[in-house]
Amino acid sequence: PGLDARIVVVGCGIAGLGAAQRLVRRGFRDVRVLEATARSGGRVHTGRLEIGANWIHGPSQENPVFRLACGYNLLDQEAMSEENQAVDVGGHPPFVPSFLSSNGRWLSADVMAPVIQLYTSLLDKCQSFHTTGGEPVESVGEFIRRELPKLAMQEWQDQPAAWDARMAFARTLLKVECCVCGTHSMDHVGLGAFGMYTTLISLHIIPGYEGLIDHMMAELPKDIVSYNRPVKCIHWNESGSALPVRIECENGEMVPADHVILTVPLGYLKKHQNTLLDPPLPLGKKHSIQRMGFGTNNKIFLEFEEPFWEPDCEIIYLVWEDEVGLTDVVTDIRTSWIKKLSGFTVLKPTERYGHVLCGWIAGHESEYMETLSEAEVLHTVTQLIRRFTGNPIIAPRMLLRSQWHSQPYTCGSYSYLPLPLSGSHSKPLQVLFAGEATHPRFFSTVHGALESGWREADRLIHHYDPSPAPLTSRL
Ligand code: 6YU
Repeated sequence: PGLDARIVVVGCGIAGLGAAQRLVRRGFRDVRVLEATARSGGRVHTGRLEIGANWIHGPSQENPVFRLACGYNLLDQEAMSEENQAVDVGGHPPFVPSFLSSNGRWLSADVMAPVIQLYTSLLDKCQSFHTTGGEPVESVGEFIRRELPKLAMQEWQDQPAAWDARMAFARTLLKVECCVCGTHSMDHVGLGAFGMYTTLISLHIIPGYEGLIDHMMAELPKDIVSYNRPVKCIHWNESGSALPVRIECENGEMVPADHVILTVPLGYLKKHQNTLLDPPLPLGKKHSIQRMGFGTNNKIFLEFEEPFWEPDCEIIYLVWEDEVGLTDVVTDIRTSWIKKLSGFTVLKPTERYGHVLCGWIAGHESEYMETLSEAEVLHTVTQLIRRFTGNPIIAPRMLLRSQWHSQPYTCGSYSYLPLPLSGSHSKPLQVLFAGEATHPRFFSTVHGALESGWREADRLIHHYDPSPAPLTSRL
């Protein structure tokens, strides 16, 4: 059929949009996007605040999201400056930190800074296992729990008084890492796989991330996207019908196609893979999907009348001084979920946002938090702030939280790799997989999702015009 091939894209997040945009630009005339919800953007969602993605990881020409955002004039001068593009932050924001203790006091940055140094050096080591060969069976969590106290004994032996607070802070850093990786525990992230994620230099906030989506939508033909159109089942390898794929929607509509590009989140795919595809995927591919990790990281925004932090502070770490050891055993999630809240980033500039903190919480505790009412979350968070600041009357005046795990078409936040993946699988061109989780190096990011959509569009373009070579996929 060439440029008349019928192509259906399932999902209108950045991966789906990227694929559709690429195909339309190459002249494909019959492209349709089916989106389950009432909006485009998926995990890029700007409400009053950014509910989903907020950073460009790697604002430089290497990053396609940066290139698009520049093209659409979404970035300020600072983001586009060469200095900003050259800051190597190892994927973690260059935050000015403060440290609040569960004993109601600020901890000294001089005392806590060596923990960050030591911890960062261990994380760098974790990254290197991927390239040094072999397949260590240990997890990142186990490695850090074993190595950190050993190194700390050597380096901090002359300051025994700081030991407990420092170890408590190391535990906080593991909770932060759970947020970065989108996992319940760093024990679920394999050492050999950790370095597969490729960090691009620097980090920058796009004000109004959804602007990117709006601009991409504006470039697509009108009515190409059908909203509120959840796909129930993709019947492929159909014989006896004119087209090999039939897409069955929840509302009963049947959409015939030559190809379908499936961009649903990995969490959704894990949950529905037995019914979403008919015939089901080959066993090897099903196993790969089950083995890939997909977890929850949520934001809890709090607005205050007045800041209780210093003007230059960019992140407030919460240090539970009563927690000893680096293990993360939850006794009773109903009473202790709040202990997983690793800290707050300070939204800047204040003139734009007011005095707003963004709390970060990952894992099962984060999923439990989603089940509570907003009033219950507000109550618990207020108690926490009072305890940590030592101020018995302080209270946030607004709370807003994300609930990514309970979104039926997302089922979590983003992917991580728990185990080294087995080899590639044959891929009939009827069903193609895109989405952040399918990117071999940039999974869990917006640019990874975008590139994955482009990759699958290129695969079809190549199919009909074999001159440009397609990229490789992780699924
Ligand atoms: C980034 C960042 N960021 C914070 C939070 C979240 C994420 N990410 P989509 O889900 O967008 O689209 C799929 C569509 O499919 C969707 O619209 C569905 O409704 C639809 N659908 C589903 N089922 C369907 C059906 N049956 N029928 C029809 N339609 C259906 N990324 O670059 N910067 O700051 C953050 C952050 C709270 C939740 C993020 C960030 C991740 C991105 O948001 C995400 O990857 C992409 O938007 C996904 O796009 P998509 O199109 O694939 O899916 C080990 C190690 C790991 C190291 N990792 C370090 C990286 C750190 C990442 N950190 C992120 C942090 C933040 C703050």
